[in-house]
Amino acid sequence: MAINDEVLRMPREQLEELQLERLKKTVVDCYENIPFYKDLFDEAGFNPYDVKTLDDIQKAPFTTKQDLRDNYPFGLFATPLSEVKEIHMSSGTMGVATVGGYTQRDLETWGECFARGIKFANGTPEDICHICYGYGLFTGGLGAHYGSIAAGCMTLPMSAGNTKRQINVMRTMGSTILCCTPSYAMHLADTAIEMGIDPAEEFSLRAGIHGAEPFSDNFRAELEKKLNYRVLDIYGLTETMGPGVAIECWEQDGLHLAEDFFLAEIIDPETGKVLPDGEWGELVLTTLCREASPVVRYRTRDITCIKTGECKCGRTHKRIARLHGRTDDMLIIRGVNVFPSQIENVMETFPEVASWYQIELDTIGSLDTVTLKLEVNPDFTFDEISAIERLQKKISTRLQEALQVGIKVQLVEPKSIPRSEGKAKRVIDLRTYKNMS
Ligand code: DLL
Repeated sequence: MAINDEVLRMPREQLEELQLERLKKTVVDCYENIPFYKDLFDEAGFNPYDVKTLDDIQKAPFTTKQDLRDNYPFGLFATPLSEVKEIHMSSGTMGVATVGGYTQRDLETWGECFARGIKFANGTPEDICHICYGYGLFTGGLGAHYGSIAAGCMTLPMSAGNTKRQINVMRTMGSTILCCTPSYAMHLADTAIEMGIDPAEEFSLRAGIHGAEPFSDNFRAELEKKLNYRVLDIYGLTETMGPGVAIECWEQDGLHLAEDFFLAEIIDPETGKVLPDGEWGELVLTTLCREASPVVRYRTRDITCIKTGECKCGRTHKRIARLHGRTDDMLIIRGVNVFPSQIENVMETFPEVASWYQIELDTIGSLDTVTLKLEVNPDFTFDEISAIERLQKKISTRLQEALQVGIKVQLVEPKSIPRSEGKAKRVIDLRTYKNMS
């Protein structure tokens, strides 16, 4: 299948006409086919037949993750189950999982969205696309797979894990595009180095399409250096499709939204008010072509902004800024709001420490405590107690200055923080475990 780059260069007026036509159909389809939406719209006094402009979406009520959970498993499907060809699910570690259904056309749309990322990486049928996002109910593996097939690449459906085999295949087959989480890409690079392989020299990678979790600019720079390729950030979520809702082009200056398939708004998470382009807030998405599991004004909880100005690549689809956190990521430490990305920003100013960290939340008596476990770089002499203590103190002071909250820093040896094959687990909340037991 040819990748439709023309639609990405459509004049805005024409694109917005296309969006409006699709939006009208989506809200009516939801109203007519999903009892949940009929009740929701009626209660909010929103008439789906009255949508005349794109801004009219602002009259519609929001949908939340809880609504999806309450309707588990198939309550929000708009088509008969016989038309649903595939199911994916969010991991559900924080509660009941949410379910997405795909018709044959939904799968094709998904493939096209991910294939755009391959196109952004200048991918062609000459490329070998190495996929180590997990296959299964998680959307990463199969989303990348459909994208690679749609882009006409040779596809290596490796799935996650078995890192040494991944490295051997990558080296011997000459994989050129790597699709996995950024933390797993780093783990692959580090493991190769440990095996005596220089990935920058011995791999043939040109591009990495990495997402599913936040990663900083420094982390990206380190990956690009170790693997000698270019990293493009890809965003998506199970509730609206999976990977491919927004992807960075070669310019690495924000992620182009697939605006022909999704209508995006940024809202103030407190008031629900829509914010203008350029202002940071919560991303809200409405699917425009989803047949089986459409969503209207879904609150993603992801924090970003719509970038102003045009992208150098000339594509007209709007871009969102790289995501560094979610509204529900926010830690409240003794009354102070802290995002893990703020801790990361401080950490990155210390060359002695690596990118691997974990934030451990606990309580002693009634007091919340936070310990930041940080790996030192392999060239840091870990056995010199006084040097360790000095550095711990220095980082802790810098965190106190930046965040106005006391965080205990515990330096740990290289490789001691568990590596994940999928999304890295950065926050360990021992308070939850205590409450559960
Ligand atoms: O993580 C879909 C995906 C797979 C995206 C592979 C990219 C690549 P979920 O498991 O439902 O779906 O998790 C969705 O992950 O709401 C964000 O909070 C986070 N997330 C996804 N992509 C990014 C990214 C997949 N590029 C949730 N940067 C979303 C930061 C991301 N966070």
